[in-house]
Amino acid sequence: MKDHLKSVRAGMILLVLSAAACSKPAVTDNELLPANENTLSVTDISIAAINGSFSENWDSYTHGTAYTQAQAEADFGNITGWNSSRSMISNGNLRVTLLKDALGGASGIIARTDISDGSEYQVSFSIRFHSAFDWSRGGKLGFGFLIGDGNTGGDPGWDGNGGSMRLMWYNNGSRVYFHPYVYYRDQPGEFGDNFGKSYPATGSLNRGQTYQVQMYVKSNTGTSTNGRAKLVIDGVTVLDTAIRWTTNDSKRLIRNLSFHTFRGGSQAHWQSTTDGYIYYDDLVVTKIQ
Ligand SMILES: [Ca+2]
Ligand SMILES: [Ca+2]
Repeated sequence: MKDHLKSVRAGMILLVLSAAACSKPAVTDNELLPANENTLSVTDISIAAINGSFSENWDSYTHGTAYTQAQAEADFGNITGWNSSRSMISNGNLRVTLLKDALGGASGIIARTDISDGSEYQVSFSIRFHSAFDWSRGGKLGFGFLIGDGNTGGDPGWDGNGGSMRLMWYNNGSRVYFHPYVYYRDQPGEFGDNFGKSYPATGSLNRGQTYQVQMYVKSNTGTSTNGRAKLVIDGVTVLDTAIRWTTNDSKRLIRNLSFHTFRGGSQAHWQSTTDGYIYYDDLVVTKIQ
């Protein structure tokens, strides 16, 4: 798969090089062009593919090295927001650092990958918290999907133009668990809906344990509640519900794969006084349609 992607990428670079030889580049997507076309040279060219289905297991990278923007682009395609200083390859895993005394994007990584727009997608990956991870109150983690305008961060999907499905870990004071975190047209509150679901259903998550996460998202059509949101962790169906993501058909498709790993919440009790590490592996993204 990766070899195929790299050959596609090489092909695209050749295309752009040929286009650059002409007076006007043939590429019409402005995001693919450098700000000043006159300075176009081989080193300026950054072409990132927009993929549907792809996978990554980080096994080909050197232990202890940062995972760079260029590597992320080669593996994911058109990814923005990557932060290589908070990433490291660790024994064939992608390790993300959550900085102490920080929240949101300042504490971790908020990246998104432009994927081929589709109405039905699935993603699976594994997650492991470092053996000394401080749970604090919680945060966002893992891969997820952005539908239409991709509403997140206290921007409810009530306008009917977008939604999102992500994963959180949360410490309610007596136990720590994963829950779904979903923005959609009919969400009951300003912030993401967890549908009252948690994994594990009782007891707490364990540091050092690997969890297998699978998410499935299907767009709805028109004003119908005929979309779907499904979350499965370690083979247990945590959430499986009909859903109305949007009421605007021009915003109904799944447009981006999110990778949001950070602490918060906005209040100080979401912070930690220590750096924390979360490990990811075995990412598989599948465009179903
Ligand atoms: Ca691996
Ligand atoms: Ca897209």
